[in-house]
Amino acid sequence: SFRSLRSWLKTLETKGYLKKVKREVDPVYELAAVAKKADGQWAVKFEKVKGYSVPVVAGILHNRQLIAEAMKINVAELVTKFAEAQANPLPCCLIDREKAPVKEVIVRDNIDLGSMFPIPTHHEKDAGPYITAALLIAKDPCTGVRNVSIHRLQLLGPNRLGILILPRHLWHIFRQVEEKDQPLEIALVIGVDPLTLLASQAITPFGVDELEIASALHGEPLQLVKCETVDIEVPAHAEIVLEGRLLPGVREIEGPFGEYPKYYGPASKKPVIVIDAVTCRRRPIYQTIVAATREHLLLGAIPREATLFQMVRQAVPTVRAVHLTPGGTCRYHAVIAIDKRHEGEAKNAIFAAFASSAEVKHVVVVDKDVDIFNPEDVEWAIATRCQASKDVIIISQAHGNRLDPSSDDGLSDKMGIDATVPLSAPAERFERIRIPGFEKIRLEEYLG
Ligand code: FMN
Repeated sequence: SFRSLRSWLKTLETKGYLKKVKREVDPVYELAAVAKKADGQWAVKFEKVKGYSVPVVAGILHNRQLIAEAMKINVAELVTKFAEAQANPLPCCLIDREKAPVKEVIVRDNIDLGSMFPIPTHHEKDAGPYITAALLIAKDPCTGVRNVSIHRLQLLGPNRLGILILPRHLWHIFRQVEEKDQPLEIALVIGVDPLTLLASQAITPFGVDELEIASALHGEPLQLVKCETVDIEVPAHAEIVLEGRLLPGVREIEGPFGEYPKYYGPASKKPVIVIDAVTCRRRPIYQTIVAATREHLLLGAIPREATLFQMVRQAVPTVRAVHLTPGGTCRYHAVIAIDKRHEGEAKNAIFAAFASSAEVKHVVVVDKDVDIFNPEDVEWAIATRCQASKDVIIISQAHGNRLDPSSDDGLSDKMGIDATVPLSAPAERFERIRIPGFEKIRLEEYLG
């Protein structure tokens, strides 16, 4: 299995999914521009970043096929396999410091992140360089259970980072120690294997360690190693680890930052991290995730689809598949295919989808013959199987997502569209036209 970012990069290279950029690139805009152009097609390794000797990779999980290959399954199984791993976490194991590649270099003094690592600036109005692909590991102070999440981190000073923490698990953990006026020990892990990266995005009940989900995805215990200055364990085969503290009672201006819905998240006062130690490989590879690329969207989509699928299945047992579409930023638009057995089930699927996540805003339910990964097929179902006065439901002013600029600071309308064929309709009225033998035709045998 792919234990490290490096072994995954080798696999990508062998399969022709990795392009190497030998030409010098500027970490300000140029690197992100190239990565964005390659998005969805290739992972890119920038070997020469202006002013640095450390290379940068971007786009290591840029499509569903790649994610499925990392999990060694076929693409149709992605969502159920992820849900299975999430439901059956596997403990990690601890290895000695001497055996951990991420301990090859240890720096404890004069830490200057901006000169050590080529931290890029992505979008035009970003407040500066941002670390975007670091797994933040912290422990619940009551139970000692680890929590893992990714956060945008603005470089505010040589060893100082501003962080956006939305009100989820990390926020809860931080507030518990901040109320006692204590710092929260954290580790930021950059450059892990693709399955650990994906596991960091699992939507779990509070108290589940995402690294154990990573172990479950790997089918074997993930190897961890103890940090130097904080009581936290980190993936031993990572490229870079930054050890530090989230400071209590400190807020500094962070932002703006170009975000996944393709708008800027505004500047405001945010918590601050101070870094006390850096450990890394001798020749580390730095990883960046450019906001709103397929990679960014899919990392969020797969775990959300797993939760969505489970919720819908409770309401409609014959659900076939779910999709959070890229046009809907892989968060706001859900398309659900069901094998409808009872009239009205499409609406129950819509309720379940809204309940699965506050981010879900528009839901389309289609029959099992519609390819939910093909936007044209979904639109065709809406065009020909939906009558708005009875098939559309609108709920006003529910909890939505703050990063959706059309919401009223997170207060958002929801819409569900039932684009399924009525069970009572005569079958021939909705029979798709088809040409016998079409599937078997190989055009090259007919066209010279
Ligand atoms: N969540 C945040 O709260 N703030 C962020 O700045 C942030 N940036 C992200 C950047 C990337 C590239 C990705 C993939 C996700 C980001 N997320 C961010 C989402 C969280 O990492 C994710 O929701 C995670 O599951 C939250 O975990 P938790 O509930 O255990 O805290």
